[in-house]
Amino acid sequence: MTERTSRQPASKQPNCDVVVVGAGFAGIYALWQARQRGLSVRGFESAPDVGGTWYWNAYPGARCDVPSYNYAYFFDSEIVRRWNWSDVCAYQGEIQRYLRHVAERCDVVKDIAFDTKVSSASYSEETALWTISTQSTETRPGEIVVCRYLVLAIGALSEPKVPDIDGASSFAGETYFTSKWPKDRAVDFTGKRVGVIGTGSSGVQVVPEIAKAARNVFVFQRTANYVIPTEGGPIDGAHMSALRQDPQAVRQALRETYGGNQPLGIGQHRFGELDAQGREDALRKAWDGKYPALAFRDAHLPEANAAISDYIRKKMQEIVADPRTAHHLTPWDHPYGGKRPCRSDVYLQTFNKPHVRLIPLTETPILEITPQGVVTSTETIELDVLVYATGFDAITGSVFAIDITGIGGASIRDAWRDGPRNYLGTMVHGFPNLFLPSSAMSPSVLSNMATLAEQQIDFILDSIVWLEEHGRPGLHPEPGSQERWREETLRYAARRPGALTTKSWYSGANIPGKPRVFMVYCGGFKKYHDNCLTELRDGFPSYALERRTDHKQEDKRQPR
Ligand code: NA7
Repeated sequence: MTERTSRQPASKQPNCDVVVVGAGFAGIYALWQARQRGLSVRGFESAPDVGGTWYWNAYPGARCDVPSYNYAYFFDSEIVRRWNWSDVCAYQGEIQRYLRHVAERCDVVKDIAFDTKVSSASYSEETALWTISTQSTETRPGEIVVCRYLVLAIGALSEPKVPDIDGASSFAGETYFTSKWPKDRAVDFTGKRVGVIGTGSSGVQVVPEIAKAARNVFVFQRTANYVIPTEGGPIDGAHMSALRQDPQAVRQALRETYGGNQPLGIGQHRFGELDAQGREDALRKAWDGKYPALAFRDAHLPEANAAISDYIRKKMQEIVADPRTAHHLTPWDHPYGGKRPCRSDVYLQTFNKPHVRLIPLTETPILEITPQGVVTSTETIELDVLVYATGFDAITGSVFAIDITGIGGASIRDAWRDGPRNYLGTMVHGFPNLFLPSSAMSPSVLSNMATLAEQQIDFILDSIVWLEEHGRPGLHPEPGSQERWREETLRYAARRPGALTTKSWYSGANIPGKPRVFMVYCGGFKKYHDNCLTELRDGFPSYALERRTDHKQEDKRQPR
């Protein structure tokens, strides 16, 4: 633990206590929580409405891949009791309506400046304040806001990957991105020749919808993904009634699980305890239960994971009629979980339709895009519409999109040049009072992001209240704490089959030139939560505390 001294000139006063950037799950809750704690707030959101990633990813078929009754807020039992999900896995429009409903109920909409992009954030050691600048537009000048605490609830998947294919801008037909789908009109694919580039979750969800109307669909696949069934369908009324009886108990129970999702009671046995028939039965039960990765209690072991991967490959091939297409749609090159698995009950089936064709880019790579369409190594495919489902500059992209400078004017882009470094996935050394929910080295995309949003915002606001109560102007982690956390994150990643060997956006491999670092904490939600609680309970022993000259305070914390 170190102490730094900051002077506090009376001239520079903050405009508010907390600025929250982003109005998705984390941002909405952060605004509400901050106001509950008696803090003044301002919110900024680049979209015209709340929703975050659920605002932008409005492509047909976009839906949640964990049960919506878990992928939801629990802080307010009345929300749980009143909101009726129409499907176990709700679609984008319903999730966005839900977030709007919560934002209105919490009365935070009035706090948010919409259509407003934050362009920079700089910390002053003199004042221990953050200065936020928003981008000016044709109709509105940029704004400058000074605050004490900055919460960047900007999401892990919000900075779309820029197309890196020669000639992409020359295409003469209609072009769409799943990550920025038009909101003002329905895109009409009727009778059109449509190309879809990318077969991650977005591609897998959008292709069957496009195929309903298009004349031809060409699916350009670079890497085959595991595709498992969804949990979608009608909600079990008895389950919902039980959940509504005690939402706070469910909230607590979710935090006790590995992924912030519900315990399912499958995977009772270890792989080594079962004979061949027992393994087959366990795999079938887990597949039928829609969680094939939970077939065994020790599913993370390489031999168990290999059995799970083989089982899913077999099931996928059973669905696709044409053996060559089935072969190409099967992920042979990485173990299950190495990349984010996709969920769909209709994607693989879509390739049995005569007007849908898979173009495996491993065999016939794209050479360029021309005004007419896509040129591969063997043919020119003429298109009327091109849909990019090419993903995101995940986790760090949204952070780098803002020019963030901390102590001594140091830029976060420099601090993270070799990959992100932080402590407990939320705070960065040298950037006091900057909080980054859903960011690197947290359970983020390997957990239920709604559960995580509530947990992290609770931790962040508890930290802020602690600072207020102890009269401390600032907090940021010690460099050693960051290193420890990074090592722990990588140690857990090494145990996860394929995590360190598969090319995935989890480790930045989808963006040319991005440092290859596994960016998700996979020690489990409960362990993560326990770490946060320990810091709070012990008075932040892994952090450096800023100290005011005008306060004669003693640090009563015990050194580590
Ligand atoms: P993903 O999962 O990153 O998928 C992007 C897809 O686009 C993936 O199949 C990529 O192939 C492919 N891609 C990217 N660039 C190219 C180029 N240049 N040529 C061909 N193919 C390309 O993004 P999604 O939007 O589907 O899903 C993101 C998350 O959102 C998802 O996991 C859910 O959590 C919600 P690659 O695999 O890199 O070879």
